[in-house]
Amino acid sequence: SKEFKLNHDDLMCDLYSKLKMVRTIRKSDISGPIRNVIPEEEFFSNNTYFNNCVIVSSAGSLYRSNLGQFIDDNDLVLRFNNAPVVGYEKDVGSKTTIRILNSQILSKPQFQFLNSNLYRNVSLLMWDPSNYSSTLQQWITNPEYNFLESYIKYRTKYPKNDFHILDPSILWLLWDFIQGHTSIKIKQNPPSSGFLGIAFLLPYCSTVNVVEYIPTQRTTQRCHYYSKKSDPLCTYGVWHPLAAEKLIALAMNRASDKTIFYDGYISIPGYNRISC
Ligand code: NCC
Repeated sequence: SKEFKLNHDDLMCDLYSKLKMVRTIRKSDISGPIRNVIPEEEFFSNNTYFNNCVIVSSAGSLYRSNLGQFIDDNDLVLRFNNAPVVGYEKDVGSKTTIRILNSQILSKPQFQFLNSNLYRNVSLLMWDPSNYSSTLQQWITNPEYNFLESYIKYRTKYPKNDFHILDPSILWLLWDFIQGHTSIKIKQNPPSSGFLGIAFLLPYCSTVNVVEYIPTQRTTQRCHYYSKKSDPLCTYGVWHPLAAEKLIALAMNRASDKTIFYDGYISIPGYNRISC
């Protein structure tokens, strides 16, 4: 039989050795007005643990997938950006525990970040790309999208709502991991919110399921389940190294081909279930 360069456990253990948990910004990391509104607590308090977690990609192939019940049966449900739930429950479920947002959601008026119900009463984690070698302070004074004003306003208006900011060096750590396991040179842009979600949940879940992230039998040109826009690059990547990160996620999966390509999800064992 063919020898693979790295087996499933080695791959998982390599990620674990590089990144035990995804780090978020702490007050002591930065100065300026934002410092006062950074939450005191870590994203997950000590001993927080979930059995089955699910990451709901926003892929067009979720449309008419009937995966809603499967999604809601998980103990934690992670969604992205402005992906809606209302009106799409049959396909995407109705529960939301966490939303990962890119900084465009906070900085572009079209998303109505401070007023939309999508961003209330769920835990939030936002990321914004830094340059590969910039320090935290350099990045926060000149982020890719100006999210600071919205972040401060939101934290002041809803101080009880959990809302953390990713330490952007994590994006490059994940990028190094993906490039390190890819035999061709990939674009030097951070992985998508989808791959970040996987790395974020692995320490806290026994199983991380990811729906319609690896293209399935339902895949069409449709970009998102919630819009008719057609663009295959949403699935295979243009700015993010999507194709490369998806191959790595597929290598981390333990579900059968039927589950992946017909049922529509991969299952990755959490760090508590691998022995390194
Ligand atoms: O589209 P987006 O991603 O919000 O999707 C969230 C995650 O779902 C997975 N996905 C999505 C569509 C698809 N056909 N296949 C998929 O696998 C990906 O893992 C993706 O990360 C992002 O990653 O934050 C992204 O955000 C959008 C956009 O900013 C937001 O939707 C807000 O409108 C980006 N698009 C643009 O900037 C034009 C996208 O590149 C990445």
